[in-house]
Amino acid sequence: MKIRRYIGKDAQEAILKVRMDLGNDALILNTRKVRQKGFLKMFSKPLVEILAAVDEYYGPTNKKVAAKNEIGFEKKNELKTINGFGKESIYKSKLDEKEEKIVLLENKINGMEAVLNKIYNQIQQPAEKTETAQSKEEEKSLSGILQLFYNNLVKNEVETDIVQFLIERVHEKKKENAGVNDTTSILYSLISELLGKPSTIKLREDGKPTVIVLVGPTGVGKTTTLAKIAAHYALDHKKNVGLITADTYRIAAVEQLKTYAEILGMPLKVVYSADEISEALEGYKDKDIVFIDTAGRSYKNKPQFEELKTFVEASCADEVFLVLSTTTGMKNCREIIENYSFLQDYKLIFTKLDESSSPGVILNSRYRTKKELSFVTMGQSVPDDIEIANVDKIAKNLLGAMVYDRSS
Ligand SMILES: Nc1nc2c(ncn2[C@@H]2O[C@H](COP(=O)(O)OP(=O)(O)OP(=O)(O)O)[C@@H](O)[C@H]2O)c(=O)[nH]1
Ligand SMILES: [Mg+2]
Repeated sequence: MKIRRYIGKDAQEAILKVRMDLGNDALILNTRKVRQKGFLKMFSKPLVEILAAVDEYYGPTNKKVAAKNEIGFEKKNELKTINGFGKESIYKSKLDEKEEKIVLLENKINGMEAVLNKIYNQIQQPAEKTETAQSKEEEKSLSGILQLFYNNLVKNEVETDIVQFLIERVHEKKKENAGVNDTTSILYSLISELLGKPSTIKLREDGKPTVIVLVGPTGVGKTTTLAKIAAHYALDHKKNVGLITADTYRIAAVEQLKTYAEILGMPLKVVYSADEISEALEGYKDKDIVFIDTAGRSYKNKPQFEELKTFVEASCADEVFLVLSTTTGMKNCREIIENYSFLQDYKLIFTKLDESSSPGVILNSRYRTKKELSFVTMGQSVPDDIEIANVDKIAKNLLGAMVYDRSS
């Protein structure tokens, strides 16, 4: 990863500069207001400075080269000359060195500012002083760019023990005098590794229908997501799809799936108890895939989980998907995961990325459960607002300071 600084008269101008230079994939690491130098300028409006990173071989100026490389026409070690970097490599590395030093100095200043703020807060609230003592100690031992990433990960709701785990691994992996770019690359790779390779639906090959069950807390988007996936398999893969709903708790729930079933031209069966599932499945013997929707379970209502467990067992599902919303807070999400630990094996679906500003819940859940990521959804539109989890995008969002609307 390459890290660069951009200055604009406001955030919009600075972001525009980042995008023009590094492209839309640029990762915003930090933004801050900076005073202009010089006596008279001290009184003028502060400028906005953005620290941004991008993968070494990407950006608008070298997109063509990257594309060629993907289909194997160019070798990676030829890239620098093609981009014109080769000619200026000596000046560039000196510039990079200077930039790294500036970044380190700035982060030291930021670190000092944070320590001063903490001292100030301690004076203000003496009673709260012991609770976060350990994490303060941990933070103090961090420096430069790692401090910045620590802050960004915590801001993005990654749980502190996971952040700590990542930072320790970076310390183990990085060489003693590793620069900012190396450190960023190591952390980025570690997060990508933790997120793992997503896996979707493995279709049966014995001619029997593949049975899929979606479970999860109330209102996270199970039914909508089920409709999106079912539509995808029916329309794009020409699969013969059948739907079952076991959600008979809400009158509107059956109607909701019925509407989707009618639009998509798929049959829907309603089951009222676990005993009825095998009969419903028997009627779908000719299908390639059967999707089963379940009622949302409040993670606080433990007795309901027994019933859900019986349903899942009776379905003999080939794949179970636990649907979680990225708008769920860190603590609630941990409780939800604990409550669903009765499931032997499952994959994770994350919804409502469009509404969330803290994607940490994805990393937390993946880290705690060790279950594979599958789909993510980012809107209410059926069937469009769904994709296979893009680990690269998630890792960048986790490391970045979420300072602008990603959809802009
Ligand atoms: N913004 C946004 N809204 C979504 C997304 N997915 C689903 N929704 C909305 O979330 C609300 C609940 O969706 P449902 O699919 O009914 O959720 P559910 O988990 O089936 O709910 P219950 O069956 O009541 O537990 C609806 O208004 C959906 O349109 C998403 O990715 N982004
Ligand atoms: Mg539902």
